[in-house]
Amino acid sequence: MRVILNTNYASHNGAGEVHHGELVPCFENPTRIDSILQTFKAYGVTEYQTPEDFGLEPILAVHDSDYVDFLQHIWQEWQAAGNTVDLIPYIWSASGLPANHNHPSLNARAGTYAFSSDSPITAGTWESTYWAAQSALTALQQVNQGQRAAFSLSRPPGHHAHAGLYGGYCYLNSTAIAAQAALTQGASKVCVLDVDYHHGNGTQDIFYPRSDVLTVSLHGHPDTNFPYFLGYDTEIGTGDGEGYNINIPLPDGTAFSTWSKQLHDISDRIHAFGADVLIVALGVDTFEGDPISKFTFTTADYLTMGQQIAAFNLPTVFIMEGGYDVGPIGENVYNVLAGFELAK
Ligand code: Q9C
Ligand code: ZN
Repeated sequence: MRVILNTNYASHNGAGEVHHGELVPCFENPTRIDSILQTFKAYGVTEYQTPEDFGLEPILAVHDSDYVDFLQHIWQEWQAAGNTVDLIPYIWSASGLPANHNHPSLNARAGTYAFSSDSPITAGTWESTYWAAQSALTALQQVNQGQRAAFSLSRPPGHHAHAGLYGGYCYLNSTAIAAQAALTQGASKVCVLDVDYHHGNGTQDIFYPRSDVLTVSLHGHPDTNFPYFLGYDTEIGTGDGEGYNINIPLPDGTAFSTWSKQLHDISDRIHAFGADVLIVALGVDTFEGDPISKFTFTTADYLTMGQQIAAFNLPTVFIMEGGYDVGPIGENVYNVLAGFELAK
């Protein structure tokens, strides 16, 4: 399988986040990809494609232009104002405070575009997230050119980012950008299958009123898991999009067998939708050792997951999302891709 590597994966490098009231190093950090590269090398994967630059247009087909402008320029402004450390919002315009996307205070502006405090803006955030999106678009290009599948190996992840909001370690939504680009480039229907531990709230929200993208997410139940406010199974889409969003929230402690059965139970609906392309938001934070998640998948389970995804029998773009147990992350990701290829 072609693997596209976001060569700017390490530029975004946050110093820390608050976890259960304690300041800890960012879970989402460059060592995740370092580790995957090391493991892939041991498995004989040594060839990586460099992302092509498709520019801002496919990004602006998904995200608000003021938001993209904010992401692109905020660090320079933050730095020009004399700051040397990461920008982490601490005041939000939610809950009735008046939103102001042009607020003169950068703290207030960040708190207008962010929905959570876990996603620092750093010197290289724009570079990393821009090239993560381009990497996803390059993986799509490979599939459009006839590859059965391609994998975008990148960070930061994207599936929590809305059209105009960042959070959950996500800035630009590469998965949504690739899904929209597939349509722009001629597909009539796209299915996004989000297997990350967390609900893909950004992707859901972006395509919520639309019937040309079927968004499916299996995830930790929002009663007890990030992003808490979205991810319930009552969220089915709106207007034309009604019936084109499927949420499968699962309790803490869920094992792969249950997850797999749940995916099997809705596979008829995915087949009936008739997608031209499948985009997989590939997080492996469902792993039993993940430090921020509560499912119990084993490394071997990911082979089965890959086989199950292959059974949809669609051209498939895999896009790296979460996964924070840095030691085994590469094996888990490799197994999904290997399972997929074995099944062909
Ligand atoms: N320390 C992805 O897996 N949790 N994002 C913050 C506070 C946010 C995970 C908890 C989890 C987001 C792409
Ligand atoms: Zn996740």
